[in-house]
Amino acid sequence: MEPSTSTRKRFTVNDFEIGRPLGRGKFGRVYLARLKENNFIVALKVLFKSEIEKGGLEHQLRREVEIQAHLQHPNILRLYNYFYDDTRMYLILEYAPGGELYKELQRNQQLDQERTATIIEELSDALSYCHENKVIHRDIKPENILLGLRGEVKISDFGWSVHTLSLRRKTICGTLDYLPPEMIEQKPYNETVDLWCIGVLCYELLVGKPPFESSTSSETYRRIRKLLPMT
Ligand code: N15
Repeated sequence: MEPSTSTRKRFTVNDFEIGRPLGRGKFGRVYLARLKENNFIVALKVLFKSEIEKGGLEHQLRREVEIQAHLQHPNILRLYNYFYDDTRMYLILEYAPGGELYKELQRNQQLDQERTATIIEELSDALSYCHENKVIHRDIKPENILLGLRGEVKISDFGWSVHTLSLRRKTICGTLDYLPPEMIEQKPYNETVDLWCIGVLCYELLVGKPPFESSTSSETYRRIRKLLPMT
């Protein structure tokens, strides 16, 4: 989708042919879709306004949209545009033909050194670009990485990302495996939290499980704080 398309008239859902579901992200479903006028393939994410409002997520969503719409990098999933109707919000996202990295990891248990090195290089490149633009991702993990046609990295989820100028404390939910010590201990942190996550991901890709994985979250927590991987 070229600049002309993203600056032209507003889209409606009738501009698209909707195909198979690709997945269910946070607050919405994602479908394969094709823009009728030029057959351009995209991932169309549909969010219900009622759910966004119920969760009080309007601000977070607006921030995510603003962040992602401004980032343009070959290893960051593009947000091309968005539109609304009465009940829903639609995000026109880049389609990643290679699917999800965590599926590749599940299929193969672990990845070889060459594949891992390529992924880590692309990810590092994308994160340097984010940091230059004062964005910290904060949530790098296999579930948030999609793959392009040639298996290249497409970082897809900026749900936790922040502009460094507006750093706020947040409650921690989901897996602890990728959280750096300073975030677990709710200390101040900076863009180097993403470097920690690159290290954790590198380990998980090569070994097949993250370095601090434990049967309980309090044990994971303890091992991260004491820097005790692989016991
Ligand atoms: C608030 C907004 C700016 C956030 C924008 N980012 C997201 O919404 C994050 N997100 C990305 N949520 C869902 C997706 C998503 C995009 C999920 C799946 C895909 C996607 N693009 N392409 C896919 C995709 N390609 C696949 C190929 C094979 C199997 C599954 C696939 N999923």
